[in-house]
Amino acid sequence: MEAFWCEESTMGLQIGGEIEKVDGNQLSYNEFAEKYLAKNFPVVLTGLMDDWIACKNWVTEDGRPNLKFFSTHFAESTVQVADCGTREFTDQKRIEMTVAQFIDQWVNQNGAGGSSTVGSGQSVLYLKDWHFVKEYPDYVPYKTLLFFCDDWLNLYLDHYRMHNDPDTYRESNEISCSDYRFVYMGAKGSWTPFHADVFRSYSWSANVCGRKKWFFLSPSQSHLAFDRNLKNTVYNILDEVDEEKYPEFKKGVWLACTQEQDEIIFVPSGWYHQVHNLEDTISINHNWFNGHNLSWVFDLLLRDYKEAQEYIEDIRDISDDFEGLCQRNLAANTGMNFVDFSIFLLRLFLANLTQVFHRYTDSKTSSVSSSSQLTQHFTFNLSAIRRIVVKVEESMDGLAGYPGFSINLKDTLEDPEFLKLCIDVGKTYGMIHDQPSRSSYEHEAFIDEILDYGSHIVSTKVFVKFIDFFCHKFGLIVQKAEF
Ligand SMILES: O=C(O)CCC(=O)C(=O)O
Repeated sequence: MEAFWCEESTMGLQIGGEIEKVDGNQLSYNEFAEKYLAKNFPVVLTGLMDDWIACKNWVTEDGRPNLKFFSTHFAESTVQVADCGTREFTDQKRIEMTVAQFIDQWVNQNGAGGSSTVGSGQSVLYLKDWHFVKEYPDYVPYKTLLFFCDDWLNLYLDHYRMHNDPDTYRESNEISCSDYRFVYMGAKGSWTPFHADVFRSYSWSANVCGRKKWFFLSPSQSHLAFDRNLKNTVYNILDEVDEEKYPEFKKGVWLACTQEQDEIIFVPSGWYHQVHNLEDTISINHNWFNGHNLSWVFDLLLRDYKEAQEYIEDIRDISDDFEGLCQRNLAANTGMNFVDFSIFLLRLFLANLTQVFHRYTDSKTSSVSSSSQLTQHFTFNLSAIRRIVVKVEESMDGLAGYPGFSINLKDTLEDPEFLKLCIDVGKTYGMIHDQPSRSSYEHEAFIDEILDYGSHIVSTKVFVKFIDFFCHKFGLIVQKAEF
């Protein structure tokens, strides 16, 4: 069913308010972190895209998507295109095509250069999840705002894959799981069904051209949009919603937002949302997580793990490797499993610790200066990682003995990608807190320090002890409880 939204129609949704708009130039990083990241609350930031090349190259003088620019420079790219009129399971049907084909269809639909008018029953195509930055690393159409730089997901994926099991590894995944930095392009009337984001990450979405209408349901209300079994949500909130199937849907109180050109919306973790392009629109969108929303990622993984387990419960007794099968299915459905997640946490922990180690050795005192914002941020990160590793320990029986989770520290630390990750982590937090980042790393000394402690991390229990040992050593007070 086509979901064409027009300004007047909210299909009886109770709109409780609009998302606040804030001039991004009047906001410091710490204010943003405190008010929106930590409180997990949406906001629209204005005034921050003036110097983006995308805003010049991708938009015509009369403010429309510069389709010619795309077909001249990026025609060969193969992209995923959603057919907004056709539902497939919980999403729209996806078709693979080249950018040239997509633009041809868009132009044909528009007629002679005008804005799209989508007739009833006509399917609108929507180019989604285009890994533009990965594909064109030398063309830099925008700079990720400082507010969104504390991004463990993309920092990590610039150096490692999230999931490495050869059984579920597919060559075709090469680009599709390479990062979470996307371009979206769609004609007026294209839309995204009701959902919460991958890994329950945060997202930000910047309108280079066009306008979008957003509808949000807060996490405290998201159960209202689920069916009686709490398994599936409503697909299209602007359609007639079956009261039998979704008995509580009408009780929801929504936040709405009309996002204009050159505005950036911050979408917090676990907020379900539906999005409609009110005009021909191009947007840039990243998904990310960090110490503030890591627990959302863990909670989703645990929920999906339980579901994977339940699904094959009847073969538990006849399976030689039931746990292995659950973790493989979890990775196939969710994009990572608990082993991947724990390896991710360990590498991130070590990369943060490198920064602390160098500050510690530089300061030549018994403890690093805990008053500096940088050190506070690293301490915050290490605390968040510790808290989640403890949760994995409690719910996964420590992953002890699970094949794939015996991490050789020497191999991990000597991997050239690890040093690159450390450098990127140093640059990122240096930028966020306006501190110069190091130009050299005493990496050998760091490796010796770690290997003095031990050679392998064989369980999350060992991982927690390892965290405690080094935080104590470098004088960091990790917060063990909820913050
Ligand atoms: O712009 C869209 O169509 C969807 C974007 C979205 O869902 C997000 O940024 O989380």
